[in-house]
Amino acid sequence: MHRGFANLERFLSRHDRFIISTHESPDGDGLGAEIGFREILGHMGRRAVILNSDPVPDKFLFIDPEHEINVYSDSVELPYPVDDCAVFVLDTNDFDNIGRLFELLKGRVREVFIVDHHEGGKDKLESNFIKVEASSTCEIIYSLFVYFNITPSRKAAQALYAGMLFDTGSFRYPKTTPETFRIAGHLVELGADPFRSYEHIYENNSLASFALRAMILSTMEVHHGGKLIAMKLTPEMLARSGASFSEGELAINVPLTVQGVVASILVKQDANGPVKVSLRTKGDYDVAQIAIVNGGGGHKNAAGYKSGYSLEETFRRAIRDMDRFFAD
Ligand SMILES: [Mn+2]
Repeated sequence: MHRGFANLERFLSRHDRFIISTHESPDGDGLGAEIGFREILGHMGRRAVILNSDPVPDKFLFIDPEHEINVYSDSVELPYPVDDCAVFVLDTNDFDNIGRLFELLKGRVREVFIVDHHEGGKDKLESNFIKVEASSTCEIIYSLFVYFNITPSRKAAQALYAGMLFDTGSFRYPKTTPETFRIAGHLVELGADPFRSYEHIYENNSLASFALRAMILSTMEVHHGGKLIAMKLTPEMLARSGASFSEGELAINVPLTVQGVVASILVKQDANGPVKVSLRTKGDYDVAQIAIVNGGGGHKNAAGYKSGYSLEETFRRAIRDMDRFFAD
């Protein structure tokens, strides 16, 4: 039995009112996990409100049919004072990765509990629920339904399925296990719709995002004999295309569809945002370690960090960091 179950039980025994949040620029996994986890707390008669720094991207709106996910703003009203709350942080092991909301909560909330599957939180393994082998945070939330003997509603089943679909890249990334498929199968039995989920998440791109992707791909640099491709996403491209930052971020996966390419870099910057680096690899190239050294985190084959350098300087450095894999 994972120690996270006992950790969670102890945490629940210490607190009564909760805020549930996830990382900034939330994705299907974080959002699905929030919906599922709130249902669990509801079954226990606990009060929990979902509050995120950033809005739900359009393609994930179907995860939240009852509009349970609140977006933080100066006018947002919580049902109870921040000082009375404990916080659940889902799908990131870093409390300050929840975005603007962090400024409101830090130093005020009673305690924080992390439910996550990313690498880089070694010091937090003891007291939270961190399972890096899990395909997704939604997979961990499913295990909590089982542990507490609660059957997910159709709504929760749909949310968890969507999170797993997204975080496994349609059930093909390396952490996809037989257990992942068993869980997905059960969620479909409970009412999750595979076709509709796929259509919402993967066939729902805007025309502007298609134009943005063309711009990003046109920046590509090929290194190490075609094994590494690096690209840029600039604020200027966002303005020119009219597409959103989160739509542009997905371009990171395109190079890996090319035969022989095993590593992809996307250096990106939102309007007025920090320069960020996304790293993707196939096989035995551990980019989580590169991200951790640079102050970030992630998984062996998918990781990222924020940079203090200019976009161009960051681009050069990110390519150089990858040299270790390709000593020719
Ligand atoms: Mn995730």
